[in-house]
Amino acid sequence: MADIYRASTTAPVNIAVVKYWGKRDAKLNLPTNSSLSVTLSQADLRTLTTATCSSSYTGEDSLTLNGAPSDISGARTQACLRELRALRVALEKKDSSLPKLSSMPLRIVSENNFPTAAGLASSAAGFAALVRAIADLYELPNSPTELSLIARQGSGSACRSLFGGYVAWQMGSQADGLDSKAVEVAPASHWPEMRALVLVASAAKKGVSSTSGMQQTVATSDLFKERIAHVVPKHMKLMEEAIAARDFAKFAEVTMKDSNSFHSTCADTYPPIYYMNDVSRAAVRAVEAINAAAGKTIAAYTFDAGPNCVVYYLEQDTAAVVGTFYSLLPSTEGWKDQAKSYASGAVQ
Ligand code: 2P0
Repeated sequence: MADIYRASTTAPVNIAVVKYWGKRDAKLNLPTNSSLSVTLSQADLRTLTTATCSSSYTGEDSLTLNGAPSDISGARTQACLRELRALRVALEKKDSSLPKLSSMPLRIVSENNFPTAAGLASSAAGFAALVRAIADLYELPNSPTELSLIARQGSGSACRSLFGGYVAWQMGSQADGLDSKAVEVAPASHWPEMRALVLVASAAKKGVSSTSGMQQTVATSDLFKERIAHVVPKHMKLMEEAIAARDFAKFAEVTMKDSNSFHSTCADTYPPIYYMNDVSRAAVRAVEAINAAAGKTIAAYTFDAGPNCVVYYLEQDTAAVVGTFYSLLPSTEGWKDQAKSYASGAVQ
């Protein structure tokens, strides 16, 4: 009987506090600006991926996603598979005693432990887990930062899910993208009190995909030019300082301002893109009311390419933030049942 080689891994969801929005090279997924995210705990939210290969397998590489066959013929997935195989080929050339895994078809099985209805983007955790699982299967010696160069080509935000805790995606400047990579800013243990409350305004699939939305913004928004030239570099610096000093008020202000800046460039896109809705705006007002009642900033909202709200806060403020949020939100909006709190997390 032929051998079956196997590796399993998990990768976490990340939520950006300085947003990635815009590509300078769509083929290599090179961004117009750096970004920074907080990884959520894998106990709550993660993609689990198992990669196997065998000389007994026939046919093409395949992917089963949440129990259903998934198309992997797209250029992004193919780029990830091609680069990982090339690294394995190099190992096999160096050591001829290694099994020739690179010439065997891959079977990849992947599942999320969070419902699609959580309204969270799954591509980041998905591509990060895919790359890690195959790298483990191929016993590649590459570091998470090196693997982030590959995951980035699957989905930009995926490069940040190779690490736990606080993670920066450095935009880089090279045309080949070899310096556009993720690095750890701080491990989750540096600021373990961080919590994220996820408020689901709508679980529906978004109207404008991130990939096409950001290209429209790059092509048409004048405000976007200001964002990438001045706003994001300033936010990256302030955010790294806030994390290093565990200064929540500063972390919160930059998080909210960067979300506002990102959504303003969306509104400045022609034709305009609106991801936030009335329910999202009610959440902004609720966070403002919570901070006003506390007399200091204890909660920070942020919105991605959709109407759902993520509120960052510290564990000691759970009652004031989560409790008040429930009492402020109109019960008719349907938020209460879907609000859930997650810890920031580490990658094992
Ligand atoms: C982010 N977003 O930094 C930002 C904030 C959405 C808003 O990364 O085209 O799915 O696959 O590189 O990574 C969503 O963009 O886009 C995203 P692609 P991706 O998290």
